[in-house]
Amino acid sequence: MAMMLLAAGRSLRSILHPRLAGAAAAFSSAPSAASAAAAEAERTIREGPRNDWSRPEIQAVYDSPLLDLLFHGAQVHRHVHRFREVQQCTLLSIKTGGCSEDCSYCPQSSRYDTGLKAQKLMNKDAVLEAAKKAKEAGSTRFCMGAAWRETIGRKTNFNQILEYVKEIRGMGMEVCCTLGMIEKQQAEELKKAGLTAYNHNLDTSREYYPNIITTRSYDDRLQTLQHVREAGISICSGGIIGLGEAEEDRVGLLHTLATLPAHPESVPINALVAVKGTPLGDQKPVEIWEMIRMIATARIVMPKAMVRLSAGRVRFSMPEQALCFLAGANSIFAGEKLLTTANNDFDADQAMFKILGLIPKAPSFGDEEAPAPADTERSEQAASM
Ligand code: SAM
Ligand code: DTB
Ligand code: SF4
Repeated sequence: MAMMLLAAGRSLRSILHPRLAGAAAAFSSAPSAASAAAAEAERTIREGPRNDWSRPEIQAVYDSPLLDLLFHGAQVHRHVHRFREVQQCTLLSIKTGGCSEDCSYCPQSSRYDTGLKAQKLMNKDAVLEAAKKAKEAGSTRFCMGAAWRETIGRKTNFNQILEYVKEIRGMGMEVCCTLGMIEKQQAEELKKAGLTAYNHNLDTSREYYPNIITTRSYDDRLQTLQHVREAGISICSGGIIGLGEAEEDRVGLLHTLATLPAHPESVPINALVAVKGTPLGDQKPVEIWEMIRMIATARIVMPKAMVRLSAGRVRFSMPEQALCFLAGANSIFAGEKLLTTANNDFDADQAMFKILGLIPKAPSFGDEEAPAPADTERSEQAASM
């Protein structure tokens, strides 16, 4: 067969104008080897998630030609998820600023002058009011953030937060917290209170991490993730791109996440929001192509995770965000504020969902196993697109 095609190519060239013959030659010698993105996506679809990725394997997926990577991210996404569904999460900073840590990207560190006023823990009424509003606006997950290194030694505040978790879970929403490092016992108490997920990002690769944070280690972060996992709470862990890291560091981050004993249920991909006054205040903005590469690679190597198009989304146009959803993102932060910085306009997000045919994802409480989309559902979705 190959010989016949080769012969056909040769005889075609012999009767064509030289310029067309050149084009035909280029066509017949087009690279035929499948990219790593294609090969790994097909393997993922055939064999399911794996935790034994080598770093070069993930690097090869990441380095695949961009449109091929995007296409195969989309392929895995459609195979594993209901591709029209996008989870909407609302963030609330329940304890803002004055943080002891030196995370170079963070406007909430007390070491940098960003003009942010430190505040005490928000009271119950204000938090529940914000959760109610988020629910009414269509969010199904409410995530409370505190500018703390850790929760140890904050018994009163921690008990108050347990109360908030119980109440918000009682409102029928998924609840997430990001409170810094936690101990095993605190993770268990959060679980008992009804916490769905705990967010604790690795931020970047192990090698690049000391350039960004010196006040706690990569292993400290992994330890918190282990406490969360052992307590039976979903893990939300990802990172930030645009910190000045090399592409190898982005791959390093994904490699650490994809080789955890179980993949995180959520992987937020943040593009640095460069805040004046922080050491990274003058970083150049992340380009959409970098975001797509990161999202599609995450989708292929951690197929079941919710991949969240997180901070930095405000800078991307609707068509740019559409490419991110196509590549495999299926979660966003909704609402006009992240923790302390601006997020996308609510009406603009509503319009985007309508135009792109996206539908909000219903909450899931983990007691029921999320079914993989049946073929019929996938084709129904395809038909209605
Ligand atoms: N203090 C807790 C901690 O560090 O785990 C919780 C809050 S902290 C603000 C949560 C995450 O937000 C960080 O790990 C980081 O990934 C992300 N983040 C903070 N500032 C950011 C920025 N300027 N741009 C993008 N992501 C940012
Ligand atoms: C995550 O990965 N991104 C969110 C959430 N988890 C807590 C935080 C983004 C913060 C962006 C800067 C700010 O608004 O302060
Ligand atoms: Fe503090 Fe978290 Fe900001 Fe680091 S990222 S300075 S720990 S609030």
